[in-house]
Amino acid sequence: MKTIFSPLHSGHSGQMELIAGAIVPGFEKPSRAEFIRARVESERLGPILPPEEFDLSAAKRVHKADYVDFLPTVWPEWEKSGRGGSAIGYTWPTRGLRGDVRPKTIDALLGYYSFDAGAPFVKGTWDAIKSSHDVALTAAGLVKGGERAAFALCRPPGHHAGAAFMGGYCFINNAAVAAQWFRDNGAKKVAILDVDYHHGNGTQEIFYTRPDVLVLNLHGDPMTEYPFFLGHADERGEGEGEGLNVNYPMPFGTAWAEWSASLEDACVKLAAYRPDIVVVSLGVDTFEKDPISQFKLKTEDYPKIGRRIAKLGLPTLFVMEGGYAVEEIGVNAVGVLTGFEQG
Ligand code: SP5
Ligand code: ZN
Repeated sequence: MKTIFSPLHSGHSGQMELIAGAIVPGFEKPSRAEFIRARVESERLGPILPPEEFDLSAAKRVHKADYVDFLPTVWPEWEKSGRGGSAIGYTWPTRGLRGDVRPKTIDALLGYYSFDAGAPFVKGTWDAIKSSHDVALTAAGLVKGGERAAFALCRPPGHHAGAAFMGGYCFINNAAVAAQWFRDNGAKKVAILDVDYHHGNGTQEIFYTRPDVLVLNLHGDPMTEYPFFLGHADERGEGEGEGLNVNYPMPFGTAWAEWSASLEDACVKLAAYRPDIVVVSLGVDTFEKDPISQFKLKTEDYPKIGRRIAKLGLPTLFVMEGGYAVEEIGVNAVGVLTGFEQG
């Protein structure tokens, strides 16, 4: 299959992150995408192509327009106020505060448009966000054009980004934008299968009341794992979307036997929905050696994920999400894709 990749991701570099009480270099770093790209090459998965440029109209179909328009202003505003480092908010409108009044300064706006401090901006961040969005839509175009599958090697990732907020290394929800783009370009129904270790809270929020997009999420139980405040099994969609959001929270230590049982159930539900397209939010932070995660999948398990998805027999867009065991994420992510191609 073809891979879409942009070198502009690398300008989103040198971010800081607060983990366990310490400011540390960000785990979501450029070498992640480079290891994956290198593995796509060495495994001869197929050609690696640059993205085409898209305007932001598709993004504004799933995100609030004011949020999307805010993103390119962040770094210029941050610099104007004399700061360096990483632009991160530090005050969020949680329960009991006014989330309905848009404030005016950059610090306030960063809080207003975030749910955590996990989506820092540096100078090259907007160009990376935009390129990641273009990568997803370009790969979506290949699938719409008749390819069985395509790989959007997105960085930064997207699935924590909601209609009007960033967080968890995510800014624009690439998988959600692609799913909506498929809907707007002829697909009647789309299914999103999110296998990242963390719950895709942004994707769930965006499609929660929608009958035309099924969202299935396999992840660490939010009672004990980030993002903590969404991703429980009783969140089943609302209104016309009732029953079309399915969560599989799993405990720390989950290995292939239990994880694959959730995948199997999700694939059965997915097939019953009869979508025209599958969008896979492909995180490989389920890996046993991932530095910030607690599942126990092994390298040999990733091709099995791809084979199971291939058995659905549907046009499939793979969108890269998380995975932080830098040495191995290329092997594991491309393992899913080669497993798919053999399946
Ligand atoms: C796209 C994606 O995978 N985003 C993940 C964001 C996770 N941010 C919170 C990280 C908290 C890690 N705590 C781990 C403790 C390690 N000892
Ligand atoms: Zn993740």
